[in-house]
This record gives sequence, C-alpha cells and structure tokens, in this order.
Amino acid sequence: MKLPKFTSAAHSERVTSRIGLALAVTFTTCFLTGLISHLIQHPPGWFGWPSRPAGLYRVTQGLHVISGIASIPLLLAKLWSVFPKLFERPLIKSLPHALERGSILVLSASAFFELTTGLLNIAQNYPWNFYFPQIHYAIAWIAIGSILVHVAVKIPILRRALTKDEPEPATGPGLSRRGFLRTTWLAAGVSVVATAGATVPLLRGVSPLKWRSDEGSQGVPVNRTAAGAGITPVTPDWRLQVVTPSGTRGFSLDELRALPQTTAELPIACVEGWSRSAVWTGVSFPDLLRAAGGKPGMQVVVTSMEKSGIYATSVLPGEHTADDITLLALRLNGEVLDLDHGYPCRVIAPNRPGVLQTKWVAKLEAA
Ligand SMILES: Nc1nc2c(c(=O)[nH]1)N[C@H]1C(S)=C(S)[C@@H](COP(=O)(O)O)O[C@H]1N2
Ligand SMILES: [Mo]
Repeated sequence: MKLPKFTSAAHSERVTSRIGLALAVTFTTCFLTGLISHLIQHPPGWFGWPSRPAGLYRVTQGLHVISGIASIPLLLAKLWSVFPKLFERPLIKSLPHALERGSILVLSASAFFELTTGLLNIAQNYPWNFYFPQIHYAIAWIAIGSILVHVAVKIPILRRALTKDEPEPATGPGLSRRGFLRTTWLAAGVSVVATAGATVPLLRGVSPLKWRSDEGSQGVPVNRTAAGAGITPVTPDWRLQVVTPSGTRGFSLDELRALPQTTAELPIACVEGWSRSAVWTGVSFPDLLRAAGGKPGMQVVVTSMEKSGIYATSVLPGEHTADDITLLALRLNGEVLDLDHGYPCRVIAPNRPGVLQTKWVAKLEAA
C-alpha cells in the first residue's frame, strides 16, 4: 500500500525540535517533582525533607501536575510533527536504526502511559488505589531513561534545526510552521490555565476544569469523607493515646483543648495537585510531646481511627515534630473541625503531602 504524501509545514525538523525542547523541559520538571513526592512518601535512610518553607510541597506538587498537563498537547503535537516518519519504510534499516525506532516506541508508550494514568488519577481520585503510585513511579524511570537516549541520539538534528535559519516555505496546505507552533503553545497554555486553579489561588475563578477545590465543608475540599472511611463521631470517653519512651498517656478532648493552642495558616496540598490554604488551631507537636513525657524531634507514628486503607497511618519525621507549627489540629477556619476534616483531631504539618495529613487520629507513638 502506498501511503499518501504528507506535505504539511508542521513536518519539519525545526518544528519537531522546538516542541521536543519544550517537552524535555516539562517532562524533566514532572519527573523531578514526582521523584520528590515519592521520596517524601517513601523516604530512604539518606533522604530528609525539611518542614520549611511551609508551602514548598504545594509548589512542587502543583508543578508536577501542571507540567504533566502541559505535556499532553505538546506530546500530541510532537507526534503529529513526526507522524509521516513513524510509517517510514523499510521498517528497519540497520541495527542502530532498529534500536532508535525501538527507543521511540518505548518513549511514546511510557510517556503516554504516564500522562493518561496521571490525568485519570487527578480526575477520579485514585481509581487504582494502591497500585497507581508504584506503577506510575516505575514507568517514570522508563520514560525519563528513554527520553535521555532519544535526546542524545537527536543532538545533531537539534543543533542543525535550531541554529540554521531556514526560510518558511512559501506555500503549503494547512497551517504554516509558525502557525502550527503558535497553536501548540496556545493549546498547552489553555490546558494549564483551564486546570491550574486547583492549586493556584489567582486562577481559582478562571479554571473551568479544576478539580476538588470548591466542594467540602469549612472552605476546604474533602478528600475522603468520614462516611467513606467508616468513621462515626466519638463518644465522650474517647481518649487520644500518646505513647512515649516514658509511658502511655490518654488525653480527652477537653484535656487537648486545655493545652497551649497554636494557630497557623497551612495548606492541604494533595498529591493529586489540588491545594488549599486554611487557618488551623490545635496543639503543636512540641507542646504535645512535652506534655506526654516525650521530646520534640522524636519520630512519631500516627494511627487513625480509620480501620483500613493506605492513609490510616503515617510517620512524622523528627524535623516535623520539632516544628512549632506542626499541629494536632482541633479547629479549622475558626470552627471545631468538621467530622469530614478529621474530628476530633488530625495532623496538619508544614511542607507535607496531603496523604500524610492523617485525619481522625487515634494514637501517636513517639520514639
Ligand atoms: N485517615 C485518613 N486521613 C487522610 C485521608 C484518608 O483517606 N484517611 N486522606 C488524606 C488525603 S489524600 C488528603 S489530600 C487530606 C485531605 O484532607 P481534607 O479531606 O481535610 O481536605 O487528608 C489526608 N488524610
Ligand atoms: Mo490527597
């Protein structure tokens, strides 16, 4: 079968190289910010994440999702600009040629996989539950590895295409080269503006496709409701259990309210990319640890009343338990914490992913 000849101006090295460079920037940003998020959630021994600046994770995770969203139109435009090449015959000319084509296949498939799973994740709130982060993380290494190989192989073409100032062909069907590039930048920009309101306060009113930044009680979205987590309001004999090397202490809600209270404005920054700042009041971890016979700077294992699920426990590293604005929050935006936001008490720590801000805390173990 003879394929029709492509003559669109979009199919030029110059166009492909420009879009390729933009993709290299968005993908690298996405990879590095994703890596940071992964390391915070599964810290190896050598890794430490500071508790300040308080809003840093909000920025890195916002960038993760925004750079991923911008990559979608860029990837589509890049595939279109090389479209005829994908069907070039003969399929394989030589061993290096076979390797190059193979790497492009791996690159396109892994990039496509990362972007669709990421997008579905933010749109549907963890449809794959447990497996999503592991697979998304593993394939990210394949994507970034094949991108590095691809860029290395294409350096000569990149050089040629970006230094030589070839004139725009006089005529041709469809968009001109410049027009195709402009359309691509515009599509990427529109995608970002349409969604970034989920995390950028200034764009909140502008983004029609933002997710989870409006619904929820007390001015803050709810990730998982109390009903969804199987939580019922606690009875008056409820006690927060605090275990330290000097023993176990129970705190009633009144006793927690009687301890020194700290108020701080801190964001919930969900790994899905939405974030929202709020004013939280409660007992700071340094105060709580001292009251329970422990010391600020001890690592604390947090256990929720939630019986199952991957968010039922989290670990607060020493950097966080020594920080005066790491709170066991009792109040949100001036009101008693709503049951959906973690009543009677929840963790709110600065510079920390939303998944680790454990709600409905039952027990704290300091060591
Ligand atoms: N026990 C428990 N804590 C939890 C969760 C959960 O499902 N169960 N969800 C986490 C996630 S993913 C986020 S983003 C924040 C959201 O807090 P919010 O629902 O108060 O906005 O709570 C975190 N704490
Ligand atoms: Mo989250």
